[in-house]
Amino acid sequence: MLISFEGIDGCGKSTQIELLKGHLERDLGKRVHIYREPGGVPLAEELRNLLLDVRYTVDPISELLMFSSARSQLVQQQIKPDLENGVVVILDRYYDSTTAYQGYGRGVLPLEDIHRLNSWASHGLVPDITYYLQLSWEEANNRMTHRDPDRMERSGTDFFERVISGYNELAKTEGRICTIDASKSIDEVFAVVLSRLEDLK
Ligand code: Z5A
Repeated sequence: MLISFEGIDGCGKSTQIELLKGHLERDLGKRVHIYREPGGVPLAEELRNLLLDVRYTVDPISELLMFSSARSQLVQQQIKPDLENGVVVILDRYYDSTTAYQGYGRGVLPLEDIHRLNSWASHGLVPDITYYLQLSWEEANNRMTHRDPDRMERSGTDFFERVISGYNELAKTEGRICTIDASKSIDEVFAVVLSRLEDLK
């Protein structure tokens, strides 16, 4: 099973992913691997460092291709073999991030082109379920005050508002996306995550 989590920075993805991993391992006896995007394998982690480094000005098409390259490597090197071995894979971001950030946020290419590239870079691997943790930019920002913003996080309020609209549009059209109000407490959000997982069985 392939599960992805999406939403803007600080929406609570990592928190929910850890809770879900614990539940799947402890209560259901599953083997679970978590990967973050971009990242998860050495080549993709190198690309992540470059992508988030504030010293670089990255051309939007270069940015799109670097996120996609990182994904392709992760899918081929880890995700496909894991799934073949019966491991549950949980992704902290997947290609919906590219649609939201590079497609809607940067407006770098027409959406049909972004979707085509996403399909190549993911080698056609579609999540069984995607949890979209929906949160306003203001609330997310309040949760993230403790750290220095990376290159992507310095993209400005208008950019993040476009990213949020992008996620909202995607959630309307993609049946696999489960939207959750991420302003609720950690426990309330997790209860919805679990109930939607039950529906999948
Ligand atoms: N990016 C892209 O542009 N294109 C792509 O294709 C891909 C990515 C794949 C990677 O970010 C950046 O790359 C990201 C998108 C872009 N950039 N931006 N901007 P990252 O991996 O470094 O980080 P992130 O995924 O954006 O966010 P994060 O920092 O990992 O946050 P999170 O996992 O969503 O949240 P969290 O760590 O679970 O929670 C944040 C805080 O809130 C923490 O203190 C929690 O205790 C607290 N929290 C969590 N849940 C709650 C609730 N329910 N209530 C109150 N407080 C909570």
